[in-house]
Amino acid sequence: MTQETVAAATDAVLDREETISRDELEALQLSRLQHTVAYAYDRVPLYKRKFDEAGVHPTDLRELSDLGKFPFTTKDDLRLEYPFGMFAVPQHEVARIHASSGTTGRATVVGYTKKDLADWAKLVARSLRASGVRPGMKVHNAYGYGLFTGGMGAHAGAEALGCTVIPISGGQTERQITLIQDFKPDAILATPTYLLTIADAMMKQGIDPASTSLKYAVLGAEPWTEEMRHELETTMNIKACDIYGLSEVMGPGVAGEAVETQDGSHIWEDHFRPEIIDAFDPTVVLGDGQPGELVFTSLTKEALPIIRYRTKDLSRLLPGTARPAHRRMGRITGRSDDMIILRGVNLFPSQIEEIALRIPELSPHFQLELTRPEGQRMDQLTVRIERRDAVTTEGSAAAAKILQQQIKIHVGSSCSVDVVEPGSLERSNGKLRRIYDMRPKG
Ligand code: DLL
Repeated sequence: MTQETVAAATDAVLDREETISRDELEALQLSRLQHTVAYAYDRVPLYKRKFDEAGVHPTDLRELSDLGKFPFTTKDDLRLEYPFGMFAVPQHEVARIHASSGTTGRATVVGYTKKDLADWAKLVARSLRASGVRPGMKVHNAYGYGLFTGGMGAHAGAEALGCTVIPISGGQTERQITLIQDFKPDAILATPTYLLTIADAMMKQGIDPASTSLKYAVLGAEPWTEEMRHELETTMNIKACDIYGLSEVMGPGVAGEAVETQDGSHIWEDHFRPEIIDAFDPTVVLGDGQPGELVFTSLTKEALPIIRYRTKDLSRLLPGTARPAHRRMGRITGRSDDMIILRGVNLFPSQIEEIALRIPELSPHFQLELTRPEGQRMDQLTVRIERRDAVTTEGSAAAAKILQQQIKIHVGSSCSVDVVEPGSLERSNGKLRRIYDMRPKG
């Protein structure tokens, strides 16, 4: 897309950085990157130690490709430096703290200066605007508020854009439905599976989810597929776009999708430099288009500069379209630590979502259970999935067989499929847990 068609495709006034040329953007990235590595080295002992051990110095960063010489940062580094060891500013300059839930180990703690909060709000506003949200619209924010970055991050962004924010947070689904009907919001911000929960609960109450005032949904915080987009768009009569981010790098708004193209989120490269590496051999930096693990370096952050953070998210970098200078990320197929290895075959929950949603008898509500039956060395995968409402017992049995065959063909794994009653599986309140690993530990 040329800059003229960008302007024609959107009635919004864009940030200057959204419309600059790739050359101009890369020049900006280089100067910001040089500043960031020097700033991190001078202010955060962990970075000084790691750079010294790797034999690199901030002055070695002369061009963008030199970034590959610098060491990675991982979640373990943040855990080791718990709680504030990675902060680059004195505590009184930290305006806000967020943290991960810590369900899989020590929580990771992140901090923001006033300027970081302003930049974050600006990038969330930019992402929401790209996804169709406009100043003056009413925005129902169903991301969880609290230490999770979703609620407050989305809130500040919607406010910065000039919207009227309804800070409902996640959960209390009945109340969400009442407020959607009474306040008549234009847009909803939620995880895709929580929006599904809301739509499902509306249908149970006899409300047609397509009849609400909602026109836009900006969905993220967990992997979702094109099939799920289709499901949500058709049942709710909305345009659904992706928003991506992670707390260690900022929170929501690291990347956002344009409603006019709906072809993956544009990474806001004036604030983050992305790379793709081979998840199994991180010394290999891959070229654009190649699938691998996303790595981010912050370019403007003050409280928590982050150098080459390994996200574990599997994706690829694609050329910019609606925002030509900013590369897009392909849909996240999964996280490397969410990958199920079943008898040598790699499998992600999103692959099951993709296949199941193409079978009309099956709903998007499913769980994956991994077991190792006693005395056996082989793992067993059971896909437990709800049938759609009007489907008969025979219809369910036939659909189970098709799903099993399709998984075998497209993924290469044998599994059993259990089609269950509508409403019998746990519903999402935010990030949905898909995998239930019941295998003996150790
Ligand atoms: O989930 C930030 C966020 C909030 C993003 C609201 C979008 C909307 P964390 O809790 O740190 O932060 O989890 C980050 O969630 O590494 C991905 O694995 C996953 N994730 C986030 N957005 C997407 C997305 C927030 N659009 C982790 N598609 C990331 C797929 C996503 N996965």
